[in-house]
Amino acid sequence: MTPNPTPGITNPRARQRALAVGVAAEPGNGDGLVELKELLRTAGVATAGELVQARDAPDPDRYLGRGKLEELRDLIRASDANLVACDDELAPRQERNLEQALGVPVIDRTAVILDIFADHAHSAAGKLQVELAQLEYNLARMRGLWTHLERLGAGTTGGIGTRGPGESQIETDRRLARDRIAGLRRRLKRLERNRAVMRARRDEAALPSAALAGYTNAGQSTLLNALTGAGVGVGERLFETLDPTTRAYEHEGRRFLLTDTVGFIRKLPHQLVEAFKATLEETTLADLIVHVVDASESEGGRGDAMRAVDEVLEEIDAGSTPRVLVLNKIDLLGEAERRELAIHEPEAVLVSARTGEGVEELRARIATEFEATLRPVELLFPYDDGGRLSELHEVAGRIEREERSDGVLVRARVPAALRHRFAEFAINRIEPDGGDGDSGPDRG
Ligand SMILES: Nc1nc2c(ncn2[C@@H]2O[C@H](COP(=O)(O)OP(=O)(O)OP(=O)(O)O)[C@@H](O)[C@H]2O)c(=O)[nH]1
Ligand SMILES: [Mg+2]
Repeated sequence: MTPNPTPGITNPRARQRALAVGVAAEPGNGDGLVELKELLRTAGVATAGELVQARDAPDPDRYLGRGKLEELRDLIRASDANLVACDDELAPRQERNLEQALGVPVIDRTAVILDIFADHAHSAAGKLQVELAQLEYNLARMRGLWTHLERLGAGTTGGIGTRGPGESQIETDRRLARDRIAGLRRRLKRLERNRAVMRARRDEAALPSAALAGYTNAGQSTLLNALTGAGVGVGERLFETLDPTTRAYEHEGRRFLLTDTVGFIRKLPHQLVEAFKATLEETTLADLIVHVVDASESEGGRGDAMRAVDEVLEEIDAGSTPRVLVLNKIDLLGEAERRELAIHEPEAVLVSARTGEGVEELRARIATEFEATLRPVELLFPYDDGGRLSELHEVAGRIEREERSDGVLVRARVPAALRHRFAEFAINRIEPDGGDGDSGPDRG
């Protein structure tokens, strides 16, 4: 068992001092280990030093080359580190060999991210999803279940890098883990069904729906708050948001739904993408994706972040959903930088979720993107059908109306998928979806 945490230290992991280690083809290019250090900080681990080896790919057996390993051993001693954190996901063999050579626990990027997710998960679904990802990760490296069970218990975790019980225990643990994984999957399925029911109800309302997507910390939650007046948690830390939140807002008489969900990151552990599929479904099913980018980042960092988001969107099959690119945090930029950005990304909307600058333009832009998918209809509502007319109002926003002796003649634009709902009021016959609504004179 791990020793009890030192009295007075509420987060036992704060005692962990990590050496951040990475492999890069061209070290000195790009941001190096900035992100890993930020992840460690979010996980409550101090960074005692760092080391980057220049090589095209990590060594398949030891992650680093032999010479670099020597150097690392000296550095551990000199900096008094008690943990090594690697910037890539390690193969179990790499991890074992490194630990043997260095004499301190070695963790990888995936373990750090899983730890943060475990800390930040609040909802029932979020917790189940993280636990599933953790179990699969641990199972793959024959690690004991024990670390994770302890986390569920008294809350005194040994911290990341804590090893499980001896090899003899491992087989039992693997069986337990598999049973538990099956149980978690079942419970997640049930939650998914509930969510599907809720979504069906929402689809009934047929409001246009947009989903925010972006690199973690780009400001998605702040933007959701700015657009909708919601009070969603915002934080300096990475992965502040894990659970999807959907809010409605109104623009020129039409209501829109906007969803904020988990942020993405470079090399997002595939176990997490897998486990969070249900959560990410909100993004997959949206009519429009609002891709939020931190404009205050360097051009290189921005490019990396955008590519990482594109990759995850591809992976969850949202690659072909229409997108709006939003460059956020422009309050941190000068006039010249803004102009340059606007030239560089002519399609993007520049906003500051913090000051509200550009937020109204973004609302208008989102509305315009939806407009493009609308179809014109001409309908006649008898005077005693006011209920249906207001229903049309909800889905169509602005409508043109003309009072006639036989009812209200209305011209409006509605989502293609909804035209059938008002078919009975159509003056011109409404074609099934696919046709463009114009019926010939010889029909009807
Ligand atoms: N200066 C400035 N800071 C911003 C702006 N928008 C967000 N921030 C800050 O950026 C940090 C991250 O914001 P969040 O809204 O939590 O970012 P997120 O994308 O939801 O991040 P996660 O949920 O953690 O993945 C917070 O400290 C915000 O206050 C902005 O327009 N300008
Ligand atoms: Mg957030």
